[in-house]
Amino acid sequence: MKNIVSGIQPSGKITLGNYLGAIKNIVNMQNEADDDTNLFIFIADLHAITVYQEPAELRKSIKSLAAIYLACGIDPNKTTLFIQSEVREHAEMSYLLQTITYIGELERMTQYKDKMIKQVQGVSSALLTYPVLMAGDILLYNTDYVPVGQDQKQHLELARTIAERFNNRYSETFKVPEPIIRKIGAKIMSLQDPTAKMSKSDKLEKAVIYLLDDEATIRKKISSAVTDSEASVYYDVDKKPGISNLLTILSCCTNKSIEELVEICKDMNYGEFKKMVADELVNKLKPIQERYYEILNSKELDEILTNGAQKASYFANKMISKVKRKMGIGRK
Ligand code: ATP
Ligand code: LTN
Repeated sequence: MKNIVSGIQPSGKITLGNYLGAIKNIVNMQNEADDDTNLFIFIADLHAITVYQEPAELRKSIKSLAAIYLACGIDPNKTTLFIQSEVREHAEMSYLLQTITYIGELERMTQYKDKMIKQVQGVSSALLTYPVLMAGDILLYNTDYVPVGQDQKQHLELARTIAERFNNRYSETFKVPEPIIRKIGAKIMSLQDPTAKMSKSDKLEKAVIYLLDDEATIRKKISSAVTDSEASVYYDVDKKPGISNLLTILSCCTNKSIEELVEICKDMNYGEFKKMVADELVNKLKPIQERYYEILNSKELDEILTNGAQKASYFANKMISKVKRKMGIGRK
């Protein structure tokens, strides 16, 4: 039996980076999975509140992310889709694993360091322990594979360390999970600063393509994307980060390789090239957006999430009981 686990935080509007780096990967794995594979995909609302979220907005984002997962191709008959906070074992497992995680390990995490400097109201202790919650999410389901974008690699390494440490200190309990990171699309860059990651929490709206952006907005954002003054289309991340990022987006939308696309686009001027990127992106996102609006207000969505939480709880509860027993807490 193989288990696959992944989550996304409902901490804002879902971006093209989230889709190409994570969701597309998850959907592909789901569609290729055999009967012996279990997929657990969740909305990481406990992770989102490690920085302040306006409650009414958060509630909306949770439902919206659930509908986005389904619109992108998550099939509830094949995948257990649920909201993290509705499976209590996630918070419980996080505490148990904190007992074997060192503060120094958490202080070294680059995402913590990046997010910490942006805090105006003080840094919550949950922002520091965030990777332990994530390790818990993964280890609860005896996970083999974790499809994520490049930025989560360090958190995955820590989850592996925690699993190995637990196995050594108590006895063999967890599988040691492996990240699955796509070669192309694992790090989509900001359209305004192509040396920085495209991120949900970017304050500059035109730097980010949101999955639900309308056609006119997508075209405007692509046409104002930062490039360079060379006027020649080829792939070189160091010399041409903007054009390379657009080539990556084009490759992910068309399923053509970068080499093939460079051959097709090499004589285009930047205006023509950007138009092609925008056309393909609109083609890719339109059907997803149509499905999204159908699903969002359907009764089915609630049923899927209720069933998902029930099924996930069953597995999570078994693992928590085992972990507590091994640690010697409780009565048996
Ligand atoms: P935030 O800005 O709130 O930290 P985020 O946009 O980084 O959010 P997450 O919820 O942290 O999004 O990430 C969800 C998934 O999307 C993760 O697997 C992450 O690796 C992936 N991901 C996020 N941004 C990108 C990106 N620019 N390119 C590729 N994958 C990405
Ligand atoms: N921290 C991740 C989201 C996340 C996750 C997980 C991903 C929370 N728990 C478990 C994979 C497996 C992020 O992308 N920011």
